[in-house]
Amino acid sequence: MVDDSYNPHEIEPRWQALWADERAFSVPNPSPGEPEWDERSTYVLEMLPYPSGELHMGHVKNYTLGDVVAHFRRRNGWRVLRPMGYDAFGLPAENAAIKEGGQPREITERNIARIREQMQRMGWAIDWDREISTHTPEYYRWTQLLFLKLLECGLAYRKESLQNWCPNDQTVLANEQVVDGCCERCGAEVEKRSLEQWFFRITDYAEALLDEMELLEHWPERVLTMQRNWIGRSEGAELVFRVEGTEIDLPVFTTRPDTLFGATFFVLAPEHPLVTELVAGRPEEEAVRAYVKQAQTRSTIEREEKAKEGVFTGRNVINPVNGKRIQIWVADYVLMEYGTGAIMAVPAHDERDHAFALSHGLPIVQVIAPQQGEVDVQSEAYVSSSIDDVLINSSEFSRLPSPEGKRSIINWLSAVGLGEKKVSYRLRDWLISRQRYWGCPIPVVYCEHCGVVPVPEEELPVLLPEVSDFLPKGRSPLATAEGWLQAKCPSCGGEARRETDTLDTFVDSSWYFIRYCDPQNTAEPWNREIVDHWMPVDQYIGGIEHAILHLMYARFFTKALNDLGMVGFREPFARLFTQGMIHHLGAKMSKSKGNVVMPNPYVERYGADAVRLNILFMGPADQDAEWQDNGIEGTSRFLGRLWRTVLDAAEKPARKPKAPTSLIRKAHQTIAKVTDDIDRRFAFNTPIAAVMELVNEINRGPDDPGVRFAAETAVSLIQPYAPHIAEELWQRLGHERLWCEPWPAYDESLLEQETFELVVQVNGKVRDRLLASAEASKEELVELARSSPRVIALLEGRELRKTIVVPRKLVNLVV
Ligand code: ANZ
Ligand code: ZN
Repeated sequence: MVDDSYNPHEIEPRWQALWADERAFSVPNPSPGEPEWDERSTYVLEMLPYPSGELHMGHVKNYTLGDVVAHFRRRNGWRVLRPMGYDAFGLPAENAAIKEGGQPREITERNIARIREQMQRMGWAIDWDREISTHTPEYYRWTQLLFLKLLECGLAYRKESLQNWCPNDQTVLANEQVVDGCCERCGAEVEKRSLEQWFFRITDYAEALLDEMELLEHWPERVLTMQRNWIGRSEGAELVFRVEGTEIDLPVFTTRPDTLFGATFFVLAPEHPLVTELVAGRPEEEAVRAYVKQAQTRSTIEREEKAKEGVFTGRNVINPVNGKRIQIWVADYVLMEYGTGAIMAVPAHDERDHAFALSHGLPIVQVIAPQQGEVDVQSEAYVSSSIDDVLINSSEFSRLPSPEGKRSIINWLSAVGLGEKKVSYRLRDWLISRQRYWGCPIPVVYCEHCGVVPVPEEELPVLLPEVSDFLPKGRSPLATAEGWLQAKCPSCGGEARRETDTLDTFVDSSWYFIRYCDPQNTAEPWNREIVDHWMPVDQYIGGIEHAILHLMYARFFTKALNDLGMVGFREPFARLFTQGMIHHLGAKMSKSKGNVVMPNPYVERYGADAVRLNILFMGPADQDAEWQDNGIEGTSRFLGRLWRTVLDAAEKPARKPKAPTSLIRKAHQTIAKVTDDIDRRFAFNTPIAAVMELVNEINRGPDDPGVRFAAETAVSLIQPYAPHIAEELWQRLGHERLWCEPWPAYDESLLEQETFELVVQVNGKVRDRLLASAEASKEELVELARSSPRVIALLEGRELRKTIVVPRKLVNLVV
């Protein structure tokens, strides 16, 4: 007797080889006018990996999710673009080269080769003809071209400014890469240095980045909120205070113009350009200079901790609204990067101003009062600003409600030409230059006569030279590439030096999704018609850790490219899904904790299908989950059970019974459930449970005449998750190429009795529609409604007050 037990190690490589031979998942670009051009097409994308080592279980989750969506859509009649590539530049490869020797390029390419092998071994349905890597000249040539386009229209510029400097990595960091005052990568405390750097003018797009969030209907609310906070829009006023006895006007930004009468002192950031001038030749000069110097060497953390420190300049400004003189101080709780770098301090109504006033004996004057009750602003700031508050001690503005006070004071300021309404953003311009080797060279030269001159497009790419010393010494290692450094000025033909800084790797990943659409184009970065055909990405999948940086930058790039007429859309990712993280041993996986779980040992033991199935069976995909070895034991056993069940059923006659049997009904219900879960609810664990249930049902009734149909259904539905075993069993059932088969359809009439669409409301507003069993009790319906991710999000932190259930129709949750 032949051994016919389930053996993934025999099945999986066989199918993988076949898919590779047939380029089963390659989707060539149709030309406009060809029939394929008009077919339904969709773009499914997962964030590309960073090849710093091998793939771990977090990647496995990400790419398996994408795989299920891609298979599902393809079998539902879509042409599916599903590419893959590598975000290959960046510090880890360079640091590895410093530590272990060798070139970052070799290290990176070795890692890529391993990752590609892992991906193939997982059986992911990738269009390998579109593979790209950001470190290849074929790719970065176009990154350089895009940089030049942004330079040409003024969106890229160079400027000297105070920068975040990581003393350990010896490079500048974007604001976004500083977390709690420390370097996001290495954790070293970040310092400030004045340096000349390249920027992208993302602040020009602050308003658009906010407003066009309206186009992002299918993004998680959490991500939108994070982006909104990062952009940080504040409405208020800008007004000027004149320095007493001079013609110098100092503008301030305030969100509380209604508190203008309560401004009892004035504060400049230590880096404010007028500080030196104001104290020149005065008795306070020495103390102020010493303070400024000290403030500069302090990290952001220290500055925030010591918020109460500061020095008096000996000068005063005049409050424009009442002519009162108030002292000018220098204190580092005022940041040069926000607003105007100067504030009017209102200690009665701002906490930090209050603390500062107390420690320096400055006056506190209340100008806002609650409609009822008393507050004591001498002991604590009263920071509220509601419609119920009124202005006091504010001359003719007294007794106005606070919002009206704001408007009236702004109007008065505008009338006398001393201020106006103003919107401020927290968002800073994006710092894109890095003094490191392993990145895309910035394509400009410096000429003594002509200044900064862009390298002509025909001369791209400016190739990254090979150097031998990557050790950071405060300037880019590219400065050591002697021969490469010398260039001819494209403008006057004289001697010029190349730019030695490289681009932040986030620039590389801000447009890769466009290049995938037309990856082999050697004449231009992409053909717009083709890109507009595929883009925007219909479903983007990735980690929540990219909620701010990558997604913000990619959105900015897309808008800029749209304004340049290079693409026909405003947003790159129509729908976003952020997956939860895989934890192990109770903690988030990290190299330093030594708890990273790699797929390889599990694939070797249980096969890729079991690993794929298990990673999605662990719980709702948007939630964090703990990797457990006994979980995969379980899923692997299920695959064995599926194998035997289907082989047994394959012995049964293929003829379908005339009347629907209970197994046939169950099969149709399972199709309906799995389809609805994947398609609309984006739930990936529950379909697995549904197929498991179907398999159990088959085993309970092996003599039901519908057994063969039920078995085929189980195989067909599990295919996106476990494609190898599914193909093998499909063949044993006498068919071929399940991956090209249409997704099974269900017969409504077989569900009618059994299921209905449950409308789920929260406070009377429809929030979800779920497939529910007609037999479900009221309690079960409420349970079901409360399990909807949308409802969970809405109920979070709120108390459920009442539930209304209309049988076979709706559940309304009142909070
Ligand atoms: C007077 C005032 C009175 C303020 C009051 C607040 C409360 P958001 O909301 O974050 O935009 N501010 C302005 N520029 C600053 C800077 N460069 N560094 C530190 N603080 C700065 O904050 C705006 C408020 O933060 C502004 O409104 C200003 O203080 C302060 F009862 O002006 B306010
Ligand atoms: Zn020149």
